[in-house]
Amino acid sequence: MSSANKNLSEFSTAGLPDVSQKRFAIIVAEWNTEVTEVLFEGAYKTLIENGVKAENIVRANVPGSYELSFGSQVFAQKADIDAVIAIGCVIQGETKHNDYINHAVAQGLTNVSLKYNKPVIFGVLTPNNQQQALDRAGGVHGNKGDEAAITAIKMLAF
Ligand code: DLZ
Repeated sequence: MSSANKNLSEFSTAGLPDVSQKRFAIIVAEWNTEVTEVLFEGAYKTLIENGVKAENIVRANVPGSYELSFGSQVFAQKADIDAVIAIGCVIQGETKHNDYINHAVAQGLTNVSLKYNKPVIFGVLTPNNQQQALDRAGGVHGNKGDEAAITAIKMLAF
């Protein structure tokens, strides 16, 4: 079994709820697009494969991961959106910039989720380098965008 398959097998997709009438927003950060576009495609494809209608998926871009919280809030507050998937990739640099962004986004997305009582999924990679990011965006560790979509679907069972 390949690493990618092993990874998927550890992430149960059994007993997912019916999401044929659910509406999703996917918010995508424009930094590191070679990674975030693959994560988006994985999330989108996984939603479709699990019964979500294409017309029930909306996408919006934000400049960077720091803006994911605000972008997610704009959609989470809409009555016709059931769940939000926030996608980004913050690669460690020479400064602590990534730490500040990662913590702010994690807290921000949590706040939005609790404020609007809707799933807001943390589809943000926080790798030490680009290779680690690529490994998780269709590489040896699978596509974390797929997992973000499955997580959103699972949370709609609550
Ligand atoms: C400034 C910055 C840096 C250094 N690195 C990243 C990154 O790796 N990934 C990412 O999504 N965004 C990065 N940004 C941009 C910030 O998220 C944000 O867009 C700016 O600080 C403006 O608020």
